[in-house]
Amino acid sequence: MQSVSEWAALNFGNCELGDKRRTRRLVRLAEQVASHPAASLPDQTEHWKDLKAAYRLFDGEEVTFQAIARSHWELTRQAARGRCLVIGDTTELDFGRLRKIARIGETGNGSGQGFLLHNALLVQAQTAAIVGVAGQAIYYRRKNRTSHRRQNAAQRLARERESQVWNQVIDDIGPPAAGVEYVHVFDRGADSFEVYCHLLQSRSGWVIRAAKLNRYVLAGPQQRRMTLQNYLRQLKPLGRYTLQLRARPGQPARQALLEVRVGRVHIPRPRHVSSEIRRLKQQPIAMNVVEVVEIDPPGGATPIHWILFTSLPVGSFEEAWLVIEYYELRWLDRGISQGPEDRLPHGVATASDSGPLGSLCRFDERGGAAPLATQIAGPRRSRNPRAARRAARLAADAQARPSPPEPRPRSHGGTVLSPSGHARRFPRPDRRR
Ligand SMILES: [Mn+2]
Repeated sequence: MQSVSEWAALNFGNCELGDKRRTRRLVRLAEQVASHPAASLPDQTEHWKDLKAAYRLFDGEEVTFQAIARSHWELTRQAARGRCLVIGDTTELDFGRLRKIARIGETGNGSGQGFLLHNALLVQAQTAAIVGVAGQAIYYRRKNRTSHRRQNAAQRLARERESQVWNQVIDDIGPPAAGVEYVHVFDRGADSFEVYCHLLQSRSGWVIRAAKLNRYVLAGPQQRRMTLQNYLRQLKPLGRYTLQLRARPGQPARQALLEVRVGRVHIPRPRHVSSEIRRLKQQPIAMNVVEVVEIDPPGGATPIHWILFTSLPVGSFEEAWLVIEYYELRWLDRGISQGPEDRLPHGVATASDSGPLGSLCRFDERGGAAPLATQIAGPRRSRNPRAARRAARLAADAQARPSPPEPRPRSHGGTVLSPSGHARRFPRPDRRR
């Protein structure tokens, strides 16, 4: 087993920060942070001298996010063996709205400020063991975005878009080394032709949840163009299983009978694509579809309905099952994404079996069915689906549990910028003099 100092030296000892002393300080700081990951910076550094050195380090022109993290990303990719899942998702780092921070973006429904951090977590497919973070990107959401509403498709494609972080991180991770297979696992945010193009360019596979039922697909021997919704009626049932769903706010516990259906489609190039994608002259992209449908849901219950696009084979129930299981491993990524909506429901960490049975347990304990089902089956999404979903869930939670709400987890970044602890714990240097 690797010690914390070995880990810090391995991951940060080669960072190029313009001065050897900076790299040494970074390694020391990484060790301190990793020893107490949940603590604030003043608690992590313990001594005033170390805290001051940390802030001096952050101030360095060359000490950028990339410069610090890149070496870990590269080590992670080098450690990949066999089939690996690259679980990608974006999380918001919210610093509240009271602090004055230069050049920061907006978060949530526009009421907070911070930035979006896109993470790609590398996980061994067979064991679900975490290898590390394979790539990351930061995106600052522009304040005052109302002007975007008046843009047409071409204008939208020409400007910088939030959805491009998916492509950016896919490109950054690049194709796998010999003997390694990457399967990127993404939520609905990534279901776009551009993302599939970038995945093909990186010779990588995927499991991506379908975003829209009204998207066009080409299906059948004649490659007929139809909506995904219409195509789903033609899918071939592979098997059924029952799933014990725990009670959730507004819905009692129930046993759900689920049917797994599979099919194959081509996703055509949409009319409006960026110039970069147009130059690729990409033909329609072939992929498999896995659909999980609840049979005879009780009245009043939101039926389970998951639709996944994948490059993996789905010829048998076991193969289709593996695709569902890969998608469900997304919760691993949420350990590093700490937004309130990303928080793990209770019981997840305890289920450790792999294979279909273990996965059933995880489904069950996590109660992950509801968000999946409501997102796809819901009518039109609001302008800010994330915020609406969060508000709905918080409201439902508050109704179900009269107990005091959990405190909002403070992001680590917020702590760095707000060293409120040190004034209490350490005398200010100017007072000492
Ligand atoms: Mn997401």
